[in-house]
Parts: sequence; C-alpha cells; structure tokens
Amino acid sequence: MSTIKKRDISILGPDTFTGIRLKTPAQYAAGLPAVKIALQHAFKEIGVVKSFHALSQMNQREGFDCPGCAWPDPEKPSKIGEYCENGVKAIAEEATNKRVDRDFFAKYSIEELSRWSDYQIGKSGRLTEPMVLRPDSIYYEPITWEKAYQLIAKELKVLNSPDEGVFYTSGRSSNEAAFLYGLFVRAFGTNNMPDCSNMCHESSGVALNETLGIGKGSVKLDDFDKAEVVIVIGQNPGTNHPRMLSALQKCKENGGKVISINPLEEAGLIRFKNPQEVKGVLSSGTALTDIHLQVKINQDIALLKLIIKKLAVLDKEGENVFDHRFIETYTDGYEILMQDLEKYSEEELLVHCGVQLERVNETVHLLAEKNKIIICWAMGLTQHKNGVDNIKECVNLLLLKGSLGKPGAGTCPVRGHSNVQGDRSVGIMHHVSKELNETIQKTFNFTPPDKEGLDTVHAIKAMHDGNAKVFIALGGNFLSAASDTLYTAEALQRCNLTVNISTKLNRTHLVPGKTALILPTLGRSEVDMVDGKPRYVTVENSMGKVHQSKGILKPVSGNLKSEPEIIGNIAHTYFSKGHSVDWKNLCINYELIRDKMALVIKGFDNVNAKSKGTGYYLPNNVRELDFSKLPENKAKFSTCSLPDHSLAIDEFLLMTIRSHDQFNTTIYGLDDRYRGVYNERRVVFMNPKDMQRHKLQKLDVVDLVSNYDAKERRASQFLVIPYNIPEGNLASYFPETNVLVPYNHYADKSHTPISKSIVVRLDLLQ
Ligand SMILES: Nc1nc2c(c(=O)[nH]1)N[C@H]1C(S)=C(S)[C@@H](COP(=O)(O)OP(=O)(O)OC[C@H]3O[C@@H](n4cnc5c(=O)[nH]c(N)nc54)[C@H](O)[C@@H]3O)O[C@H]1N2
Ligand SMILES: Nc1nc2c(c(=O)[nH]1)N[C@H]1C(S)=C(S)[C@@H](COP(=O)(O)OP(=O)(O)OC[C@H]3O[C@@H](n4cnc5c(=O)[nH]c(N)nc54)[C@H](O)[C@@H]3O)O[C@H]1N2
Ligand SMILES: [Mo]
Repeated sequence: MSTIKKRDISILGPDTFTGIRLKTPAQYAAGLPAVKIALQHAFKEIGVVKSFHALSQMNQREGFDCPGCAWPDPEKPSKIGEYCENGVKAIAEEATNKRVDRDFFAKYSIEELSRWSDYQIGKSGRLTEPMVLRPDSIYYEPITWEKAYQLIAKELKVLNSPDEGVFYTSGRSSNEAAFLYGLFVRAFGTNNMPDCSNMCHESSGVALNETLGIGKGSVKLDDFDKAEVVIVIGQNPGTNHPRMLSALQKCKENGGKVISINPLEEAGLIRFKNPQEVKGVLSSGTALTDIHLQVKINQDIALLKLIIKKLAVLDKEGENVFDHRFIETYTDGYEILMQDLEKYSEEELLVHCGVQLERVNETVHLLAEKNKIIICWAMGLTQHKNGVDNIKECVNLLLLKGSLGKPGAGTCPVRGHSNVQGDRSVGIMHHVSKELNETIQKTFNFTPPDKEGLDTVHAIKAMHDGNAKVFIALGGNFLSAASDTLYTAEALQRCNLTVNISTKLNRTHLVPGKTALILPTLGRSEVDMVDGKPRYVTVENSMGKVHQSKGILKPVSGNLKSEPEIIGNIAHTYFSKGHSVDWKNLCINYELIRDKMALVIKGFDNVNAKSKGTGYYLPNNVRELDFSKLPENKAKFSTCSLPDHSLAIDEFLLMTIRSHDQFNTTIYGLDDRYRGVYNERRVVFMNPKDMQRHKLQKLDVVDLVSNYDAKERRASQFLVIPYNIPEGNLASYFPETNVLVPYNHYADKSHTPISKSIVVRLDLLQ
C-alpha cells in the first residue's frame, strides 16, 4: 500500500470570535429593512445593473427559479418582484463578480484555506475551471475537462465492486441533471445515492408514505387562502421560507388563524410587513400568530397527544369534533389510536411538553370548531430520533379532523433546497424501486441493480471503514452538512478520489480524498447555451408542481459546463462506446432527456410540453383521497411513543438551527437579525434561569460537549446569550455544531441525524 503524506488541514476552521453586538429580538419580519439589506448584499456582490437584471427575471415565467428554497410561486408572480430577502442573498452569492480561479489556487494551499472561516471561503467567489489535487500535494492545479473525466473513469474502473462508489446529490440540481445522474449511477451498478434529503425531510417522506401513500405534501398554494387554521410546527419561515409569510398573510386576511409550535418565538411568525405592498411597508404589518405554543425541544408528540386527547373528550361529549364520516370511509386504526391515548394522563403530557395549560385549551377550542386545517413543518420535526413519529402524530390530527383532500386543508412539509423534491421524483434515492427499475430496463435496455444502496450516514461509515473509495457529489457541501464532522472528514480523506461538481468553493473541497477534483458548473441563474441556443431545465417545487427554469445571466467563466454535460461526459468516458445509453447526445439535448424522463418517471409523460408556462402538478393521491396503495386501501392512524429524554442535572438538549444569514453551509453574513445577534455566529441561546442555575453570565464563553457511546465530542468557544427558550433547552447554529452530532445516532427508519436534539453539557472556560 502506498503511503500518503498527511496534509495539515484544519477540519473545523477557526473558532475565534468576530465581535458580537446584541439587540432586542425583532418583533416583525421583512418590511423595508429586509429590502434594504437584500439589495446591499446584491449590490456588493454583483453590482446595481446586474442585480436589477437578475431580480427582474427571478421566479418569473420566462426566467429562472430562485436557487434558494422550494416555496412555490403564485400563479401570477408579482411584477414588482417575486422574491424575498434571502432569495436575493442566494442570487448575490451565486452571481458574485469574484472568482476562485487558477491564480487563487496557486496562491493559497488547501492547508491555508482550511484555516479560513466558512464565511471567508464562501465569499472568495465562483469556481471557474476544473481543478485537480494530486496525492501528496496541497495545491489544486488546473486540469482539462477531458483529463478530469478520464481520471474519474479510471478510479471507478479499479473498484472491486460498484458498491465502492458513493454518489451524493444536493437538492439544487435540475430534474434533467438528477435524472441523468441517477441513470448513470444505476448503469454503473450501484444504488449508493445518498442525498441531502437524508439529512432533511427523509422523516417526512417515510411518515407520509406509510400513512398516506405518498412521500410528499398534499396542499397547493391557494389552499392557504381557504384554510381556517394553519399550524406551523418546527419551522422558521421568516428566515427560511420568507415567501410563505405572504401565504400566511392571505390566510389571516381571509379570517384564518395561525398557530405556531416552536421552542422559540420566531419574529417571522409574530408579524409580517409585506414588502410587495405599500401598506406592508408603511403600516405595522399583519399579525400572524394567534396562538404560540412554546413547546420544549422534541416534545411535540406530547403536545399533539394532549391536544388530541382533549379533542377526543369534547368529541365524546357529542360536540362532533372529529369527522367520523371521513374516519369511517378513509382511515384505518382509529380505535387503536383512541385506546393508546388512554395510556397517557393529561398531566403527564402537559409536563412533558412544557406548554401553558391555558394555551393548550385555547388551541383545543379553536381546532374543535374547524376542519380546514393545514399543518406546515420542517426540520424542527424531522431531525430527531423519533422524527418519523413526530410527523405521524401530525397526520393523526389531520385524519381525525378530516383535513385532507379538501380545499384549505392538508399536509405541508416545507422543503428545503429548491429542487430537492424534484431530484427524488426523477430517481435520486438509495432505495430500490421495482417500478423504476422496470421502466429503466425497458427504455434503456440495461438492468439496474436491485440491492439497497447507502444513505448519507451509512455512506459515511462505509467510506470510514474503507468499504467505499470513490465519492462523487453533484452539488452540496458534504463535510459541513453531514453529522460528526471529524468522523466524516476521516471518511472523505480515506477515499482514493473525491469529486465535487460545484459552483462555489466550500470546506468539502478542502478535506479531500487522496486525489480530488473540483468540477465547476453553471448556476441556475446563468444562460446555458448549446450551438448558440439557450437551453432550459425543469424543477419541482415544494407542492409538486413541475415547471421550467431558464438562466439569463452571462456565465462567470467560459470554462464552465452544465451539470447534465458533466454527468453525461463522465458516463460516456466510463463506458467508452460500449453502452446502450447514448450519453453523449443525451447530455447535450435536454429535450431528449425529458423525452426519456417521460418514458421512465411516473407523472412526467409529455413533460416537454407540460412544463412550459406555469408548469403542471404531478399526480397526488391524497388530493384525490385515493389510498389504494396502502393496506385495506385506507390512510393509517399511528400510535407513537413519547420520546425519552431523561437528562442528568448538567445536561441540556441542543437544537442546531439556521441563522438569518446563511443558506445551510453557505454563510451570507454574520448577523441573525431577527434574533438580535449581530456580527457573530459562535453563540448559544440559553434560558436565563438555566444561566443562573449554572452560574453563567451573558457572553460567558463555553464549550459545548456531547458524549455518546462514551465518546466525547466538543464544539469550542461559544458565547452564552440569554434568550426566551424553554429551560433545559439550548440553540446554536449549524454547521459549527455538527461536530457534536454522532454519526450513528439518527431517526428510526429515516436515518436523519438527530441535529435538533443533541444531549450536551457546557464547559465554562475561565
Ligand atoms: N435563508 C435560508 N433559507 C433556507 C435554508 C437556509 O439555510 N437559509 N435552508 C433550506 C433548507 S435545506 C431547509 S431543510 C429549510 C429549513 O427550514 P427550517 O426547518 O425552518 O430551518 P431550521 O433553522 O433548521 O429551523 C427549525 C425551526 O424549528 C424549531 N425547532 C427546533 N427543534 C424543534 C422541536 O423539537 N420542536 C418544534 N416544534 N420546533 C423545533 C427551531 O426553533 C426553528 O424555528 O430551509 C430552506 N431554506
Ligand atoms: N446540524 C445540522 N446539520 C444539518 C442541518 C441542520 O439543521 N443541522 N440541516 C441539514 C439539511 S436540511 C440539509 S438540506 C443539508 C444541506 O446539505 P448540502 O446540500 O450538502 O449543503 P449546502 O450548504 O446546501 O451546499 C452548498 C454548496 O452547494 C454548491 N452549489 C450551490 N448551487 C449549486 C448548483 O446549482 N449546482 C451545483 N452542482 N452545486 C451548487 C456550492 O458549491 C455550495 O458550496 O445539511 C444538513 N445538515
Ligand atoms: Mo434541507
């Protein structure tokens, strides 16, 4: 075995402070400050002219889909602009005028770059040409596209089995790119397709599939206009899906109520000043939340059970609270659910969830009278050991109320990345789908593998154990996004080859395998030309609508390739000529890819025509109340246990959340404006009573320490911030705190890391 010189890399980057300033947390979201700050970001990164050019086409019919979150566009996008503060930041980040070119890489070694903060790394600019890092070297050097493809083909060919390859996807890729990638990986011979969804909404997919027969939500955007109640649980839309606030505003204007369930009182859920409206800017805005239930971290099941139990009492008293006709016709398991509830006392549930009884009663009285209810959720529910059950308990409530398959009601898992749902629809998954394999076989004349592949956490272990040796990523920042940063770093470094198809430099590029490649690709906002003609791609939003996206900006470099081209060329080089798929032509002509998607993917028939204009909705059985895919042809009630978090006296539950100035591992800035924290990310939010008990003062410096399976993990140097958060709970930002999350602790069934309920203690630094 050849030995390799160890590179002196900092895995976690600096843990120094940047100069904190604190203000009172905000009492409303958006308004003029949001417009001002958004434009400041854009002007600084891309200049005034390019900013207005880009923003005029973002989320417009002939333009490009925002590369930020997956919230849908209205049927008639606003002419003033259909985007939010964080969408503008996303575009500023992608279209930046700064460049990470060959001179940059000649100047800075990866050892040096690894000592930069994520913020500095991200701000260095866009990647411009393919780069390679050779074994023993600490400098990336230019490489031609052709040589890069050959290098990948060579490393893939020497693997003992296709299962030694890992093919990650992040949810920004188009349907066309993801389809081609999934096809190549299956043709190569493995289902090792971990994707960002494994760390994100996988728990939603599992829970919804098991209970309702589809892993996606059921509501459409205009359901918010008709809803009587919208419950927003475990989600912070003011920061992560700001355009959702307009939907909540409409709901309120039509007489609907909003309930928020969250350990924090997030500004975006308190009040919204809609920057698209004059009155939104000038007036005090719209109050959004009617009832805030300040649940303790991961005690949502206790709270929901308590609400359901109290509703059941009213129902028994003859108040007709549950929709018995719906329950009878469409569901299975009602009696068992009611029996199971008997096991719990109201007092015990109240103590577990930590919510005031008065608030619970208000909620019960509101819900008792309504039957058009939408439940929206995100990472606050999915990233726990019992993430799947959290969502099943939400489904229980909706089923009891008959709140499915009718206007103004249903499930709304609010997706993260702009095309994460589409990537799944077109075949990115580690599970085997017999149906998909059959259509691939029929269309392309090869047999896809029928062995389950590796998801994210198992891919990390396989690389760590030496059972996987080549890592290829279609987007994303695997090292920083995944749990257990130090363990994941070892895993990546043990690979023979790591390949990142990326738009921007990130920490994963700096923690490479023995050899590493960076393949720079076009961003969503850029013109994608072939033979002088622009191409467009398709994406699917959070509500299952497929539509086109066409870039309009000049690419940052003439040496970028589109994602489909890169994948097609890797496949073409790997198979040389001997394969039944015509990779070379397929990757040039997206119409051809879509024609094939139409043959292979359910719901994509005639996608070339149907995706034009405002696009079309994919089939959704819940909207039709068709549960024929499930046993007994019925939707399922579930009995879920209460999570067990018995903490020692010095232990806390930590949730790792996003600040207002980041998109996952991309750090836009150092402010978390709504929570009143400026110019600092190394903070931990703590209840003042806990601070007193632990003799901590504001801005004391602590280490966060987790201890799972007798292994201590440490995130150093965090400033304590007194905050309105339940006792025993802490909050801090990801990715800095990912080092604390053990790779082998994850949600049952979905394997989503437990990033929102990590047991930690605090070490006070003198
Ligand atoms: N600007 C911006 N937009 C984004 C992203 C981004 O980073 N920046 N990321 C995108 C992605 S990939 C995703 S998945 C989404 C993420 O969107 P969110 O899920 O909104 O993101 P988080 O910051 O993880 O927020 C989780 C929320 O859940 C709450 N929470 C935590 N634990 C619990 C709990 O146990 N119970 C309850 N009820 N609440 C809890 C937190 O207080 C917080 O308000 O946003 C997408 N959009
Ligand atoms: N502790 C903790 N960990 C978490 C979470 C948490 O809440 N807490 N959230 C989890 C969630 S919900 C998610 S989704 C994951 C996110 O995991 P990832 O999706 O892997 O991470 P991102 O930070 O979104 O990836 C950013 C990188 O994507 C690349 N990129 C951007 N746009 C494009 C594009 O158009 N094409 C290509 N090819 N590359 C592009 C850029 O190089 C950029 O550096 O993180 C997870 N990790
Ligand atoms: Mo996500």
